[in-house]
Amino acid sequence: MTDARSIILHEYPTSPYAEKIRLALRLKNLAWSRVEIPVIMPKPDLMPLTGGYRRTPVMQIGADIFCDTAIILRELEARYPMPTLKLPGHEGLAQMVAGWTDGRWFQASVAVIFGALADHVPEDFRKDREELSGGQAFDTAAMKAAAPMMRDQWRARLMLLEERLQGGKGAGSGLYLIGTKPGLVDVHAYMNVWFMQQNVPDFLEQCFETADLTRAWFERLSEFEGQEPETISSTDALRIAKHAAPRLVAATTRSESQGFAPGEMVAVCPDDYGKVWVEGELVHADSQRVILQRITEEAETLHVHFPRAGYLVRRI
Ligand SMILES: N[C@@H](CCC(=O)N[C@@H](CS)C(=O)NCC(=O)O)C(=O)O
Repeated sequence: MTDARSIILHEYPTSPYAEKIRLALRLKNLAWSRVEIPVIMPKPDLMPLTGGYRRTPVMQIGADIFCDTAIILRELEARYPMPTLKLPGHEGLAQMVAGWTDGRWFQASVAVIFGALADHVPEDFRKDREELSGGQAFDTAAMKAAAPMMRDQWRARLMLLEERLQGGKGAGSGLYLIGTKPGLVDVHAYMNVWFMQQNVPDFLEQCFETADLTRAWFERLSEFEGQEPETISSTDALRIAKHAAPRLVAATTRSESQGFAPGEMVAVCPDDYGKVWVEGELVHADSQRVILQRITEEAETLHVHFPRAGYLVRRI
């Protein structure tokens, strides 16, 4: 039964970022519930929880809301350390790798995939993604034209995984990107490969022809079954948040270069796309996390957590 202690993932099946978290949950064999959220705006039952943050996925545990996969993974590791994905060698490096998988490599995935699907992309999806990117054209015709070059880009990045696995094999492993167990670096690297497999599998197959170790790595990761999630409604999720209290956290800000103090009103916004400022009372800030307290009609008191890297914070 889903309750205040349960992990609730607000997601949709085709989201590659959600797949990162689903993979982490499978690797850690955690029980979880899911709310299926719309692929495009509006997301009326998600907004009261996040305060306006619109991207996918969002994790909820009771009245704590986690926006962005970086903070979701950090929280999962903190609350459920066994089995750990933060294996020796993965610390810090994992988020550096995420900068690459979520940045240039993801852009290449979008270009290849939407170039291939160009003629079938619904108009409302195109408009939504233009709004998400701050008005930049979601030009599938241009993506289609650039697809051959972008496929080269995509494969060049995949082959870096092959190089890493070859290096590991030379050192006696080569099963995962670092060592013999799957960890956070693998979780980040898996995302674009999964996204391609779901959408342009022929191209992935072609890439795999010269990437045996990467193919085996991907299959190995895909074999983890984990637990089947329970699907709950968005209104149930709101009710769970309303009847829970945020986890107690010391109100602290230390060595903040902007001099923030707990209790101040601040706003937080992604620095890349989906730029919506979420406002709230600052509860906690450190180099990797910022927590805002928000009081809403629908869910009462919430703590909304964001990563620090990639999220701007300002006083209001
Ligand atoms: N940095 C974010 C990026 C998340 C992201 O861009 N997700 C895509 C879906 S895979 C998205 O939000 N698309 C728009 C939407 O779902 O409304 C994270 O790591 O969670």
